[in-house]
Parts: sequence; C-alpha cells; structure tokens
Amino acid sequence: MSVNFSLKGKIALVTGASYGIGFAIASGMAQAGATIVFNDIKQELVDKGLAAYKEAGIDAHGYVCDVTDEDAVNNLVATIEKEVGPIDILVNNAGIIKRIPMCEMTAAEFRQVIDVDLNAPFIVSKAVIPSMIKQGHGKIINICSMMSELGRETVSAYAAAKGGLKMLTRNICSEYGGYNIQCNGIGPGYIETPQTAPLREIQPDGSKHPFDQFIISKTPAARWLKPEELAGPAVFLASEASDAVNGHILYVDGGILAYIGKQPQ
Ligand code: NAP
Ligand code: GCO
Repeated sequence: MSVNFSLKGKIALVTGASYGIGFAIASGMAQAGATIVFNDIKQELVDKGLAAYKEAGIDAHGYVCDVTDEDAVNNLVATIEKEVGPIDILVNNAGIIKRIPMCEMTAAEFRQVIDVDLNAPFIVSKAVIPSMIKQGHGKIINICSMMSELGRETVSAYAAAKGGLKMLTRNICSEYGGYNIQCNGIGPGYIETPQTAPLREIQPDGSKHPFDQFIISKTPAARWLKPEELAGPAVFLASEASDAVNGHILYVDGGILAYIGKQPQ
C-alpha cells in the first residue's frame, strides 16, 4: 500500500468559501488535484471568490446558496452533480458568530447562529451522503472551533453550535462509517480572518487590542494563525491517507488546548 495524499479526480464542495478559511482550504485542495466547487450567500461574494480563485490559477465553480435553506441546498447539490459531477468531499465551512453577553442575546439571535453553524452542516451533509453511499466513498470535514471544547464570555450560541457540530461529526461517523464515509472535524485556533478582525483592532492609543494580547499569551506559538495553515490538515482529512481516521476533531490551534497560558511576569 502506498500513502496517497492526492485529491486528483475528486470533486470538493466547500461552503462559504469566497474568502477566509474556506478559500484557503479550497485552494489547498485544488493544489492537491481536486476540482473546487464553492457557494456563498450573495452573488457579490461568489463573484469576489471566482476572481480570487482565478488569480490563484484555480478554475473553481461558484454558486449562490444559503446553506440554511434546505430546498436551496438540495437544488445546489443536484446542480453540481449535473454540471460538475458527484461530490466526493464536503467541507462544512460557512459560519457566523455573534458576540453578545448571553442575557442580552435574543432567542432569535441565538437561533440564527445555531441555524448557520449547526443546522446547515446537517442539511448539507444530508444532501450529499446518499450519493457518497452510491459512490462507495465520501469525506466530510466540519469546521469546528476552540469553542467545541471551551467557553468564553459572549459566545454562548457559537459555543453551543460548535460543540453540537463536534457531536454531529461523531454521529455521522457512527451512522455512515460502514459505507466508507469518513466524517472528521477541524478545530481551528484563532485565525486571521474578517471574522476575528474586531478582536485584533488597534486601539486609539496605538496599542494592541487586549484580546489580541490575550490570544498570543494563550498560544504556545505566540501568534495568530493564518488561514493557509489549515490547508494541509484539510487535504489530509480529504485524502485516502486518512481513510482510517473517522469521528476525530483535529485541533489546529498552535497548541492552545494543550497550554495553561503564559504565567504572569
Ligand atoms: P468568515 O471570514 O466570516 O467566512 C465565512 C463565510 O461563510 C463568509 O463568506 C460568509 O458570508 C459565509 N456564510 C455565512 N452565512 C452563510 C450562509 N447562511 N450560507 C452560505 N454562506 C454563508 O469566517 P472564517 O473566519 O473564514 O470562518 C470560516 C469557518 O471557520 C466558520 O465556520 C468559523 O466559525 C470557523 N472558525 C473560524 C475561526 C477564526 O479564528 N477565524 C476559528 C475557528 C473556527 P458573509 O461574509 O456574508 O457572512
Ligand atoms: C471568539 C472567536 C472564536 C474563533 C474561533 C476559535 O470570539 O472567541 O471568534 O470563537 O473565531 O472559533 O476557534
């Protein structure tokens, strides 16, 4: 048996991948040989994504689709199967966060986060699993979080969703592992993307945001991570090299979960 990290001949759907982590993962998968399909919620984002993939030399297929809308997702999957081919790899990447103290958060706001970060991975996975079963193989990668394990002030809905996504990952593994479908998660640490930009804003006096300093002190690598650093782990989990890895959450966090934090000076 040879070790095979190649994604040649595979079709990968990465949700919400016009920019940020999804774009970096899709680009890594394209380098490994996969055909890239992505969606985003607005046409302008899809156009921005198509231009970015083109600039990177990647011939990606982009579609508008809200991943929380089950009919739209079913149409998207049917269209991809017709226009590109059956999906071998699904990355549930689209996600949102609302940073609001729990007692100030409305139930509608809480539900919106759960809808995008937990219900949507269920909807999209459910839409692709039947054809993965027919094909005799499939890879699903759910983008989890530090908040799949840890809590913090203001992110109750996000933590509840990402904790749930960890268990959805284990359940898809349990239910469909017998069909040669592997479902794993990636738990990114703190990554430099628009989603975390408010936590890194330079203060009016020119100093770093206190949260920025906090993350550096909690990370053995002593830095924020780049989206591109998630590409290698994602290619591994999408490739045959990881066929025996199932129901696992691979934390790509610069060591945050292993570390108690920098001792006060
Ligand atoms: P991002 O920069 O906000 O990108 C997320 C993408 O998903 C955006 O293009 C967003 O569109 C899209 N999206 C949101 N709702 C959608 C919907 N209903 N249907 C389709 N697309 C939708 O986020 P990111 O930082 O790259 O994060 C990507 C994933 O990694 C998320 O699941 C996030 O929770 C997770 N994550 C991020 C970090 C981090 O430090 N950045 C760490 C751990 C996990 P809009 O621009 O319109 O919102
Ligand atoms: C926050 C952050 C995080 C990260 C990430 C950590 O406010 O704490 O946005 O939740 O985005 O998910 O892994």
